[in-house]
Amino acid sequence: MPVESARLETLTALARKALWLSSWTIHHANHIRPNTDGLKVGGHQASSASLTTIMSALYFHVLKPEDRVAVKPHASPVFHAIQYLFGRQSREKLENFRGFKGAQSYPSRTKDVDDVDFSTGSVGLGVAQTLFASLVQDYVKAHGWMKGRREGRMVALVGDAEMDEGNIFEALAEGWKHGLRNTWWVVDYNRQSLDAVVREGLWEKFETMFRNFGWDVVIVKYGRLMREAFAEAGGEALKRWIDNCPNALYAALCFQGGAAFRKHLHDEIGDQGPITKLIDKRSDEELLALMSNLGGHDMASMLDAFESIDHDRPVCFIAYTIKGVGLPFQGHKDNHAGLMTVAQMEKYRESQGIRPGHEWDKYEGLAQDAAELDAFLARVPFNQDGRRLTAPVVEVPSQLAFKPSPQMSTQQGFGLVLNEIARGDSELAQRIVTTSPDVTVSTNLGPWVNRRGLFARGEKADLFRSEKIPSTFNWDFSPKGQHLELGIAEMNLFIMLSALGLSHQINGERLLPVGTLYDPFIERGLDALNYACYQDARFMVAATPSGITLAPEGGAHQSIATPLIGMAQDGLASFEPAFVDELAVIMGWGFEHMQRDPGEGGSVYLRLSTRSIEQAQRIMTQELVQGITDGAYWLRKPGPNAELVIAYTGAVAPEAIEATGFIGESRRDIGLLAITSADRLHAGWTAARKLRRDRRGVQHLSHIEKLLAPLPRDCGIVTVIDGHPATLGWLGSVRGHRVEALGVAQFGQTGTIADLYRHYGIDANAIIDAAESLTAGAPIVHRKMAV
Ligand SMILES: Cc1ncc(C[n+]2csc(CCOP(=O)(O)OP(=O)(O)O)c2C)c(N)n1
Ligand SMILES: [Mg+2]
Repeated sequence: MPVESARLETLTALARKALWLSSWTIHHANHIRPNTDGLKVGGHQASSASLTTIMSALYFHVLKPEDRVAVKPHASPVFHAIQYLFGRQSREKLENFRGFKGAQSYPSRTKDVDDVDFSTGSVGLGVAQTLFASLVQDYVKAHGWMKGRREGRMVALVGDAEMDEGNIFEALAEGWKHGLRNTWWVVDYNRQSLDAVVREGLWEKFETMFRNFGWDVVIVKYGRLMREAFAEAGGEALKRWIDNCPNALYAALCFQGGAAFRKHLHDEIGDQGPITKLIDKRSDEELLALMSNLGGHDMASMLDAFESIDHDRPVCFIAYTIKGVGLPFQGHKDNHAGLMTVAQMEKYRESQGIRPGHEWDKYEGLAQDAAELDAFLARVPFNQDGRRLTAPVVEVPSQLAFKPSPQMSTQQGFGLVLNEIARGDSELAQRIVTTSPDVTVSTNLGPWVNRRGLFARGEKADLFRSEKIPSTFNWDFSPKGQHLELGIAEMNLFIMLSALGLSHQINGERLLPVGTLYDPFIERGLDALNYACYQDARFMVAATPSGITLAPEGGAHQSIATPLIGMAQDGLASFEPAFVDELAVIMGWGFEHMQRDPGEGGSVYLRLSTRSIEQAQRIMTQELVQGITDGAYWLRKPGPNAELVIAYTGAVAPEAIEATGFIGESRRDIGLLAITSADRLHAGWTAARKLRRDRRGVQHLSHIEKLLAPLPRDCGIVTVIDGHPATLGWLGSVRGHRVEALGVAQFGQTGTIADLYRHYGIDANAIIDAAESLTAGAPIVHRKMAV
């Protein structure tokens, strides 16, 4: 049903106001109270203008409270302006746009105060996030957790050049496999990117692709003025001209204005008859208004397009727009960072009927009655409280069990712990959801999937099972399944984890997502991992196998830098246990950490290995649990006159233990420090120093400071890890001890573990050599002969 005309007028007025406010926000941050060290606020004004009508149609009319939106990063000013009109963004923060504690340059769930559903910034990721969020909503629904809540549409406002990002295509394929629903992508088809005009004909390719993947495609090309003109005599020729006009020329003419359009139209289709008349009965200004009245700038056309959707199939709207529409640099190919001059802004202000000093007044210059606009905005469906939901904490048993064997790898242990959880029917077991990019079996998730099943909206039996063909795995798909199968794309894994890990806030139902992948391929999905952490999604990622310990697989599969990624990635607590009992403690801690409040909790990264090593036989005391989760504990306490400490992480534990045995015969009081999390240790140390600096007199010591405190000043430390040596090299700075940091800094290769540990210098001999170089005294005689 068409929207009644008064409402249409109000919506159009609000869109005009949103454009003004977004422009004024940028102008203010540049000219009135510059807050960015002279760095001009670019990349916003033109991009925002492009989407203003579309976003106004959505936010002020179409969207329902249950819908969730990812806004094109550079449309943040118009997003904040709309939120300001809703009363959810403050003038103070707008005045301080891009400044410290001001409204964020790109919409941020965690840093903005207004109602951001999904953060954006790195183009392409927010788009895919909506797709996965919809799959997660389906998951929640199929598990019977909607509890009467209505299904939301997951909406992405997409820049046309954003479509170049490969992760969008990866997501499209995944969405198709899972029967994607309730997803709307609205493409701001302004045919401009940052540097360039978008390649001619590209969109026809995309359109076919969307349709191939089962999407509806709705093209909104012409606005009302255009459609009316097409109905006039000569209108058809005008339409043909518009349809055939190259992107670059159309953009250039929009920039040049009505006179330039007139000249081109006359030269190319002028007929001294109806067409010429159609053109000439309009002033330059009217002609420009007509020619820039593309669908994406016409409220009625956008509303019609959105309201015409009466199904839950995914829809891609391609809305024709002009970058910078309505502003002096509209259509100019360099306008991405375009700013208006003070004089241009003055002119724009006057044209909007805004008095000096009243620039922030919500309704200044609008014909509508203020009280009515207040009432209108208060009634807007999307502008209701309670859109961000919460969910209670799922209880985690104090100790996670597993079936031990004397020799095990941490990867195996990971499978065993999950298998044990899967056997029961605890709340924890119900809320865990696993996912993996085609490495489910090879990362030991198989037993979990056997017990909990694969997720699909419809039932599908495992054919091998129904045909009675023996297989280790029986993988039925059902709506109750708890494993989401993904194709190989690691980007998809992390965006899926990002979507699953926000379920408590998006769906009001907590999920405890666990993803697995091979450790080196973290780097393939790194931006998506960073994105997930940035918006405070909560998940556990088990990355396995890792390092050169993966010996025969060779250098292409052996990770080196990932421990440093684990340390440097905010929002991600990283662990690399050596023994399975440590891993069980860390996983229990992790499931709790994933549920802590913002600012306290976060996600968890487990760097695991396939190397089977002799397990420590011991009682898990409270002290040990504390050490493991804080990041380190003494496997062998140093004596009072310790000359040397060996500090190791992960799969090289046997080498560290062996070397300790040899060295212990000729060096006094040697200590062996098991480091389960260089990340947590380092973070604790950094935080403690900051606290002491900030509050003089505070005595707080971090865990690593306490551990190293008893060591004599001249004690040496040898660190060893199957990963970059910088991971542990900092230990010497804690109390000024000398350090030899062993690790892997060059690409790996094929070989046996012994070959590679020897070659890269992380075997027992290398540890002994390093120990010798750090300590005085006789050569270490019990040195193991190289094999
Ligand atoms: C991953 C990533 N690469 C590069 C950028 C820098 N960047 C921001 S916007 C943009 C061009 C966007 O063009 P388009 O999507 O068409 O949006 P428009 O400005 O035309 O609305 C680029 C290259 C980014 N934000 N993220
Ligand atoms: Mg563009």
